[in-house]
Amino acid sequence: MIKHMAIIMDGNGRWAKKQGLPRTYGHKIGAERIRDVALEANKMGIQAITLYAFSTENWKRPDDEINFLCKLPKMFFNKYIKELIENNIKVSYIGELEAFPIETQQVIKDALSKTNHCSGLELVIALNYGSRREISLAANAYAQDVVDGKVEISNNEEVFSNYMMTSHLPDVDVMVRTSGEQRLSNFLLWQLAYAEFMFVDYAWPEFNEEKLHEVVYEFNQRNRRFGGV
Ligand code: V0D
Repeated sequence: MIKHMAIIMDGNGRWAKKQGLPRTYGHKIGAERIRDVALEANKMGIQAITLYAFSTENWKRPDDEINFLCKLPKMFFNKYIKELIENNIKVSYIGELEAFPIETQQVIKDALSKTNHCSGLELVIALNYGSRREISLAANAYAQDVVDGKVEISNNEEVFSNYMMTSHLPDVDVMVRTSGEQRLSNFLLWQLAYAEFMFVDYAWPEFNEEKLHEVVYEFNQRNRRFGGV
């Protein structure tokens, strides 16, 4: 059983370019795929999906692309928030929101509060997220709590993991990266310690319900082989 799936949604811009369309078109279709995958994963009883939407590196992209990306959360929620609530899907995020325009931050916080009561799938969006940054923030926060006398100093992994942005989530079971690159790109280094890795050739806009079932099937195959011996 998959409790937590993580996906690097790569290849949106390249997929659009290949069809003679602007990169931003790929991002727009990519956002629609998030909706499809969230609904299906929820039906399948998956507890959480963490999606890499925007890395700390993505700020290096051209201004007009950044501007478009910052509007995506609003487009996404205007279109889908009602359906997410109806399906009991909870939205959350990891990363540092402060770097986004105030309006973008507002839209995301609003979606969080509107779905806070939902107990189905948790749809975690990684926004301005970087894993090394997450780990150093956690180390800093732990050190501060020690200085303040709130916790005892220790090298206990369980205690440390409480300071990570995913402290409320189980370890990742399976990590999928679309579009052919076989790298982690600073995504969930701590949480992926025991995960199955799947690198697929198609781009994120080509991901759909069927592809999700393929990933789950492959995960179960690998687990069976592992469990059998
Ligand atoms: C672009 C493919 C949904 C990956 C998906 C700001 C890259 C589409 C959101 C979203 C992005 C964000 C917050 C939220 C709900 C949805 C999103 C970004 C990029 C970066 F609460 N799609 N999406 N955010 N892309």
